[in-house]
Amino acid sequence: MTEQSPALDNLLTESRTFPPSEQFAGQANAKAELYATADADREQFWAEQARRLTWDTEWTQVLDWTNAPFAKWFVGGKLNVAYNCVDRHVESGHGQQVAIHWIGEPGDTRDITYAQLKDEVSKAANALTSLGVVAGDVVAIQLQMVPEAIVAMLACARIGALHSVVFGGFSPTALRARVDDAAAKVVITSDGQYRRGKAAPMKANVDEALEGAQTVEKVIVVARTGDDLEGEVPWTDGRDVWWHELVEAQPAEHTPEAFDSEHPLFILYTSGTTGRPKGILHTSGGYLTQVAYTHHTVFDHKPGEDVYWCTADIGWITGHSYIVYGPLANRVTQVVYEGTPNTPHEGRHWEIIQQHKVSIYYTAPTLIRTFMKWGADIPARYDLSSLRVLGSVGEPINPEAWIWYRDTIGAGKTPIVDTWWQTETGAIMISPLPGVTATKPGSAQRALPGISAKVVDDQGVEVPAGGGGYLVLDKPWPSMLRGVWGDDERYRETYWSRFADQGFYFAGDGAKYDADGDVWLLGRVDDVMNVSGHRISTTEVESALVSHPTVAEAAVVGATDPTTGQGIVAFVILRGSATDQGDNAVQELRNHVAKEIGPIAKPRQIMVVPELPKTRSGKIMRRLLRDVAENRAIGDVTTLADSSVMDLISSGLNSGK
Ligand code: 6R9
Repeated sequence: MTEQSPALDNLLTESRTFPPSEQFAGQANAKAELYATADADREQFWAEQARRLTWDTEWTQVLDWTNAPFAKWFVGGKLNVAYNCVDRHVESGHGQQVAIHWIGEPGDTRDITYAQLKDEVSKAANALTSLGVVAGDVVAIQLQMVPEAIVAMLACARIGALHSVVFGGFSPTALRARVDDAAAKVVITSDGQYRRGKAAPMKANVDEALEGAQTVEKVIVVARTGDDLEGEVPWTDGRDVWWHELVEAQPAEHTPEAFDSEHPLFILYTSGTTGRPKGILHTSGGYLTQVAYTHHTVFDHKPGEDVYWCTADIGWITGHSYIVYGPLANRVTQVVYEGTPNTPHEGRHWEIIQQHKVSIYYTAPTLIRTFMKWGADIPARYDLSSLRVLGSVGEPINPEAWIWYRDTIGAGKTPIVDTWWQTETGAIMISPLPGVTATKPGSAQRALPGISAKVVDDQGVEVPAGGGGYLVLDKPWPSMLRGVWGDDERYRETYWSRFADQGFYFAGDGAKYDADGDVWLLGRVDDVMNVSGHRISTTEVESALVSHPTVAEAAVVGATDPTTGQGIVAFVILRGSATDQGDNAVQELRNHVAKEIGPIAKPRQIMVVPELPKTRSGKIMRRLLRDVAENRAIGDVTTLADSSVMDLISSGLNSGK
């Protein structure tokens, strides 16, 4: 690897390890022997994990990898995913257990028991059926963190329809691209959403997205903001229907049908190296097996005792796997919070933890760094003694944030699980096991029992201890993606061509082994940025920029950012005819990107430059632009077609032009 992530310097400064306490180890779900058991017979190990679930028909074969890279897990098995997440807990006598402590941003709350969840999901399943949705159809969901989002996902699963959840912050253009790509038949959304104390329209954006859309027959609208929203909710008669009118009228009885283990469960779009997002496809039996297993083992979850809170949004894979499927399959009691962490005050998360006695808390490094910025005195005002496991996901966690998390939030004693995984892997792949692993700040450490990961060089040869290279997964796993929606070639090309000879899955992340052979993740090695744990491709933002009439050319890089991990920095060449080259032009471009993709893709900084640094073959040298963006001395320019370009760029910027 020539370009090392800037995180590396930071990673090397903290060398303490934190072994589990005897008390924790004694009660832990995870046992050290699991690694050896799984290694001895992987398929047998996964078959045992699959028995966490309730199957209508048992599988006849654990893994069929004959058509690699297209896997089949638990071949011949049949199950209903929603039954596993809801009904079976009611049948086993836990109908009165709270599944979801829901907290709205304005302070309204709803506690939903498993018995109530079963009724809600059944009614929603009947509702979708009444609209003509059948197994195999796609339902797009753009909803904020309201209970209906979870109910809608489970209702789809219950009838074998695929959901495609689109993050609430995505623009109409982004929603439309996803609706079209998957040929969604129904869209579920809300009238509006609360954001920092204000009601913002949601349905109006969906309407804009769906203008002229060919496949969408019905739009179901959850009433959330009601009268708080200014103006009328735009309505198309015959197409639009209120959730409460449609769903409440349905019977609460619904018989779940058993689907094949490989029946598609959902599509979730994620950024790749090109501008077009990929629809990552996940299926039923293997996915549910691995999310349930990892939720149990990595978070040490004890049903009926723990109160769990994953702060992700259901628009991301973490929300799918660790709010909806894994936790509910394991009969969790969990907090779901609608709002932002500083509404109405910066102690909101700690207040919620204190009130609900949250014992397992799973969040992202970007938020931890934000909490650090707000100050340790804020969490200090709350009783956080219920916490016993803390988790991190989304990007490498710098040791400083790790230590702060453990000391300030975890009273210096909770195990921290730094979990590495991806939309594509479906579930956690690399993580310490609480009660087993002596943790190291900044390292995700070791592939879970049953999972195999390696760090390899350019040739695909495993690097020795101390060496760095690319992270690969060298053996199939149950929750692996089954493809890219509608594009088998892109699936092979993106993930399986880089190390085709070895048959490795290429994750797109750089990594290194330390002297003990533990894995440290070093950030993406491709053109994917990681902003607050959200994947955004440089190409996607570049395309948005050049779609603006004033922009001739654009290059985008992810620059290290103390809070968000990376920040988006764009370099643009404006067209000769663009009269305004100043602040207004830049502001307009930032807003344009927000409109094209969504506010999360808004560049932190846009620099107007006269030229872009290119190689002789015309490739933009982002490495040099990153040097500029991070205020570093500019690196080697010898491969530039015109080596004076960097001087031109720097002098232009220094003179404030
Ligand atoms: C779950 C999720 C995946 C990318 C992944 C990597 C980064 C996630 C990480 C991590 C270091 C961790 N990533 N967890 N890097 N340490 N614990 O985030 O999925 O949105 O698809 O992003 O995020 O770069 O390749 P997704």
